[in-house]
Amino acid sequence: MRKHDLKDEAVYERERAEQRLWEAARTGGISRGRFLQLIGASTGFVALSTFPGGFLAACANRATKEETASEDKLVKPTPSDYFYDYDGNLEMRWEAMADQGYYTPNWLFFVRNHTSTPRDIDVSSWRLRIEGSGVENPTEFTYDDLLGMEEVSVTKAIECAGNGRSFFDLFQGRKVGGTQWKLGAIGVAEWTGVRLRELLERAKVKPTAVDVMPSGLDSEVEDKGHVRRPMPIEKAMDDETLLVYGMNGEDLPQDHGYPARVLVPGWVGVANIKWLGSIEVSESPLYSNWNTNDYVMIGDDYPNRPVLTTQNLKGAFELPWDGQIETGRRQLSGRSWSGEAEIERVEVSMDGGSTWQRAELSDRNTSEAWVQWFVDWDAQPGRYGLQARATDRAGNTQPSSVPFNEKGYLYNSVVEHPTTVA
Ligand SMILES: Nc1nc2c(c(=O)[nH]1)N[C@H]1C(S)=C(S)[C@@H](COP(=O)(O)O)O[C@H]1N2
Ligand SMILES: [Mo]
Repeated sequence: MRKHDLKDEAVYERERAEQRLWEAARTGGISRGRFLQLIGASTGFVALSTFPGGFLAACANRATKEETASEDKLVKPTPSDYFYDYDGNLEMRWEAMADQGYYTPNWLFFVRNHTSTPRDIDVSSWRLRIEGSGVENPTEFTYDDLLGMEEVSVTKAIECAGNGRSFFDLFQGRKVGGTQWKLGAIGVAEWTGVRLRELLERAKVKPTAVDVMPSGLDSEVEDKGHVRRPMPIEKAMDDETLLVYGMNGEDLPQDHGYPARVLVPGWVGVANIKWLGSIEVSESPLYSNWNTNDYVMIGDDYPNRPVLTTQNLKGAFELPWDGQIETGRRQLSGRSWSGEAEIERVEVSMDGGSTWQRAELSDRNTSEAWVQWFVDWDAQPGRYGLQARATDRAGNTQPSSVPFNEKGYLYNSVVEHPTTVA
């Protein structure tokens, strides 16, 4: 994952692309410093050829506006054509995925920061410590140590547990606090790194170890400490639980956890700790704010306050929220996903649930990631609440309502996507 090698033709092409863009930006009156900031060049090399023209134009427009609070919390550009910005938590607009392939590009991937993106991590002095009562041989790894180990890549989603939270209010009339996401707090990437199991084995994990808790280097949250959350040893030792340093073929971007994060497939977003500093392995159960106070289900239907683990089944149309489309025959697209299994089928209704038609699923259908689907529609003028209902291969089907929980997690009901045809 080494960059800046001009002998590499792909790198050369990207350098040239950056120069062309810089010319365009300069003509548009943007300073060099601001330009580099917009393209996220502070981590080093950025594959500019992967940015669509519209995105860069949207960035340029934003550069002339007032600086917003989100710029203190994160590094990457947040043009409003592509994101909803909730005070530095960035939600992807679903219509932007319609032009994409299977993966969410790094520039479009949602960002959820409990704190803010650290900008001062120096990879040459960075260390990952594995420690605690559950290992015989506490061990420190350098970045180069990680790069020297067997490289593994997996295709998986990361989705915030609160994705869909705003719909508790909109569709069920009970507002909850927290980021008012619609459905864009999810993305799918190819993640590259090493198996967490391999690191634990090098630290001589004991057979008596029960919990593993990665901890972030972002600033401490008042009274709660560093963002951290335990998982059971079984999940930590799974083949696909990784420590990742690469995302879609690039170094992990700053906002997504540079230099390294954990990837815990299928689990709630918060399990995927960014800006990793240490991992505690313990012979007794571990607790933090993020598995006791937050990320537990609280409400009348949850007397035992279950701790969140896997993400559930959801889906979204690749359309603007409450947007307008032209009358006539067209194909609509969307994606559905589950933290448990591949998608078995998706049914779509344009008439408020009276009739349902099967959507056609794309070939690429990965468990703990998503599948894209298509449906033909002869759109006639009017106002619609478009519905898509998925069933996964674990036998789950999206319900028509969700039991309430106070923190607004796991809203997986079939959504009525408001759309006007004119
Ligand atoms: N260190 C650290 N890790 C973190 C967080 C954080 O604030 N700090 N946020 C978590 C939450 S709640 C989510 S949903 C995901 C979001 O990952 P992304 O920002 O790369 O999309 O990161 C998780 N890992
Ligand atoms: Mo999250």
